[in-house]
Amino acid sequence: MKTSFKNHIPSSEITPKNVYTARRAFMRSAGILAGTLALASCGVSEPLVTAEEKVLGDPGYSALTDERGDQVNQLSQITGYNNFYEFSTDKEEVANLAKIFPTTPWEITVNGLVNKPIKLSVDELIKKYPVEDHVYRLRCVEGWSMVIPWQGFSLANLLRDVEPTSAAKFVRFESVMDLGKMPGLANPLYPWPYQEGLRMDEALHPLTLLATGLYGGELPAQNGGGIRLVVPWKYGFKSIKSIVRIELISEQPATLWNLIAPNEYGFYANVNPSVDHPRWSQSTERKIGELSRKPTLMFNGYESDVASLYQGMDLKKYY
Ligand SMILES: Nc1nc2c(c(=O)[nH]1)N[C@H]1C(S)=C(S)[C@@H](COP(=O)(O)O)O[C@H]1N2
Ligand SMILES: [Mo]
Repeated sequence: MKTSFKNHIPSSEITPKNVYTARRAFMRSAGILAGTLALASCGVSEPLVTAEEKVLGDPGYSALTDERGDQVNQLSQITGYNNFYEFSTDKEEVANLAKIFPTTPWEITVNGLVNKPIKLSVDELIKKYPVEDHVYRLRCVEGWSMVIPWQGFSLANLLRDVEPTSAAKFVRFESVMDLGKMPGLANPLYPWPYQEGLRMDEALHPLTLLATGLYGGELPAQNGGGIRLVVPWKYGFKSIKSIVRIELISEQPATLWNLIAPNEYGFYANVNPSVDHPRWSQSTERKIGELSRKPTLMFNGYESDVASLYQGMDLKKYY
């Protein structure tokens, strides 16, 4: 199997995933401060802990780079500049509003055209599917990007276990609607819930991740905790946050952004520098933290991994 997408993370620089998984489980059961002390004694870099004693991340991750050589963004950038309209349309306000949003325990239902529908907690998922590190570039359709070190597992693992029937052609994802804790849901301009979709082969691609953490810590609410999708070759809006339901279906599903503006946000939403947004160019992007813009790459730099999925398709028509 191809492993280039794992981004050559030097294992000396970060917490090995088995230690990470053990740490997470241990912190859940024994309390985070005790976990921190125990880990300090076995040589793992000490996690950053907030006032609420949530594990924010492992500073060792900040040295990582993506395949393009871009260093991962700072944790404060990744957790402080967010699109999450259920909270707010103001990217710098989301983190603050999300502080009271509970991400644990978190349950997810997988059903529809499958032989074995399931309902599982994120803790159960992490035990079932070993968590891996993936450094991915995230390219927002608005023209900015970040490089983010995720922890998660390939969605394909979960999909295979529910045994999709031969009628299943698409996967539909739905975000949580917590009216009491997500003030943005009161905004009537958006057809809630946030929903997204992938074609089956896209969903089964090994690059397609269900993320359960970032920077070696828990997945913050503002980044889509308890669990979110990450599809690195597509514009960021496909990477739906705080998922409560995954449904296998036969027809291409509606998506929130496509319902709002079908001419601006297509179902495929593959990053493509030669297909402009109707209101702006997509040929360049600004990495958060940098001043100058750089070229946007076809399929966000993952062309060799995913171009074959779209062979023979007119990417200007299926944008
Ligand atoms: N449920 C939900 N998921 C969402 C969004 C949202 O508003 N609601 N915004 C999307 C957009 S436009 C982007 S760019 C990414 C941002 O992810 P990040 O905040 O973790 O960088 O989340 C995507 N997933
Ligand atoms: Mo976005």
